[in-house]
Amino acid sequence: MSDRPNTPLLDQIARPADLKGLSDTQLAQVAHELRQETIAAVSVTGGHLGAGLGVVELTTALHAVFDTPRDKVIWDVSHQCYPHKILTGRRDRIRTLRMKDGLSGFTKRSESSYDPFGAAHSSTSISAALGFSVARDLGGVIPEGIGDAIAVIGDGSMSAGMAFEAMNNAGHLGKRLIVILNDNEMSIAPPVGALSSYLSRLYAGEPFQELKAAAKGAVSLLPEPFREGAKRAKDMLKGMAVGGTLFEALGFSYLGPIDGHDMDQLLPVLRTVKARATGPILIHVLTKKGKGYAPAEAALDKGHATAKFDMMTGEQKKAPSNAPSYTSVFGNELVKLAAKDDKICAVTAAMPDGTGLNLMAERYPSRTFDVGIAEQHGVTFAAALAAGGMKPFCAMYSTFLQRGYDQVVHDVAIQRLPVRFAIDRAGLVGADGATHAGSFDIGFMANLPGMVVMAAADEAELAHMVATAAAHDNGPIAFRYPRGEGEGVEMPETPEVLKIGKGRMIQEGKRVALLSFGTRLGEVRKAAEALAAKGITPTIADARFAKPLDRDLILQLATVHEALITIEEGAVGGFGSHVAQLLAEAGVFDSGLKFRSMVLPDTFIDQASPADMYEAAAMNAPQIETKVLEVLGVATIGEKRA
Ligand SMILES: Cc1ncc(C[n+]2csc(CCOP(=O)(O)OP(=O)(O)O)c2C)c(N)n1
Repeated sequence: MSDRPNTPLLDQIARPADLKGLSDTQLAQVAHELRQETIAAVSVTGGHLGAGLGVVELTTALHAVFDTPRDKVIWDVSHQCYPHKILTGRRDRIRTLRMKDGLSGFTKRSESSYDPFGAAHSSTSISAALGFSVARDLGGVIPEGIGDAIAVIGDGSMSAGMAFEAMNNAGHLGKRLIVILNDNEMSIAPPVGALSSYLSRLYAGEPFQELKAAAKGAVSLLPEPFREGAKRAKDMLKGMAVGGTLFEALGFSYLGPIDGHDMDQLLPVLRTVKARATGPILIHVLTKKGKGYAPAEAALDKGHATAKFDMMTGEQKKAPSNAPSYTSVFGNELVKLAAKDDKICAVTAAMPDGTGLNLMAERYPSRTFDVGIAEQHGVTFAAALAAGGMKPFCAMYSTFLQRGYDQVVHDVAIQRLPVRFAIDRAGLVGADGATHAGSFDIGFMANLPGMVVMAAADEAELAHMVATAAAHDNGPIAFRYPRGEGEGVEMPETPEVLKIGKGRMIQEGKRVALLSFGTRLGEVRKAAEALAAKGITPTIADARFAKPLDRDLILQLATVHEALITIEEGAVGGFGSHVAQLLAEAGVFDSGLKFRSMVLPDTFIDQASPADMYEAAAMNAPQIETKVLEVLGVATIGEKRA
């Protein structure tokens, strides 16, 4: 396999319209070539491989049958959209996926009219497709026009509440709407829950595969070719589950299950649905995640997300790490605490490996809960675990915790329940871009009465914070830490329980104080070294807490320095705003303190390496240095001289 596979037919497809003249056999060939091109591209970019490989036939068939971009194909999560990007005019940039200035790894409205709706968080596609259907019927006008709306949603994503809320509404409205359930029996980890078992039963056993059931219901939707007696169609009819499915109870016609890798099933079914559907219809398509690339098929996560890799062997090219990841530090510390305290338990929403809770699940399976892609439920479930006398750690990525925010407010904070929020992937995350950035949690957690909010400056601090959270029983507490590996600091043998609301001094200096919250501390130290060469020795402090603030420390810093600068890996409205509020109320500004707050800019930053993203955010060491020089008036003098 070369990095540029031989793809004679795919080479002729500049846009989906070019698929229209092809025979079914040729379309199958396009799908084959599309798979090779997807593998080749991801081998040089890294990214989501398995999901895309599972849908190359479906992608080809959808674009061949429907008229995109007039018809709206809406990919749920949209991590499976690489083949779609290749077919929709972006093949020339496919080897820039997830890179700075390159293609996004997800669908993005600003990138292409073939991406009618952006995504990256799961389970939004049915709501979005329904919105397009209704906009169409109400006469909404957009440049490409609005035809059919087709949501493609995985079995993992179908387990989330939003998907059901949308189906419930769609079934009620009765508009023509197509939902394709892409069932590969995988989420990132194996899917969990009753829905997953239900879907398996839909095609594995009684009563759904019984032909007699095909007599009613969606039979009216069955394609002419089926009735005309094509043998294959007849076989399909035998496998067709009709009547009595959950989806039909929700008001959808149900068609399937069909083999999503067989173009001879996909094409006629999609053509028929296009020709005849009147109301909402769900097509149940069975696929294999990682299909057609042996290393992905063999991987535990079916190649869900991969680094760059060697195409021959599938071996991933990962940079050697010098320090443990924050995620693994969290996972290990939690397991240690759980060994001593049988009330400690843990909740993840479909991310056992990503949050490090796989370690807890291995040791204490009965105290570890993967609730599926269901952050809202996960938070409320954790709240009641706490109400029931347990010590739940609710481990979620900052970006996904957003989905459970009302539950954080209403079920946890108002009831002052001691849920421990372990907020992973805080700050900018790199290749996944703006949709995955953990920018807002400081703001949305620290504004809640009674919530304790900590950020770890390094991996040893994280260990202390896990211990602190475990010991904190009289209300909710959150600690945030970034993606990636730690600073390489020595780990404490026995982590300390920190005093709530107390920061720590790192270095005593003069004129300017740098007050850091979280892992920008490393950059602050670097900036301080550079400043030392210029004769400026800043004071450095690590706030540790955004809520409650260390008033004494902050007011002391404000009193003995000419300038105070806060820095955090979060959006405006977080730690710096709380400090500003404190200083304002304490009257510190009345006597002329120079105050600056370094926060993420008020934009959504596109994907790049985390370092590049922080460069774009002007939050790396050189920019901290510049900020100090500016506030002290030193830069201005330098500029004037120059
Ligand atoms: C709200 C939310 N929570 C968690 C995730 C992380 N996540 C990305 S893909 C994925 C699994 C999706 O499974 P499925 O829908 O079955 O698609 P597949 O990858 O199997 O094609 C998860 C949990 C997410 N994108 N959005």
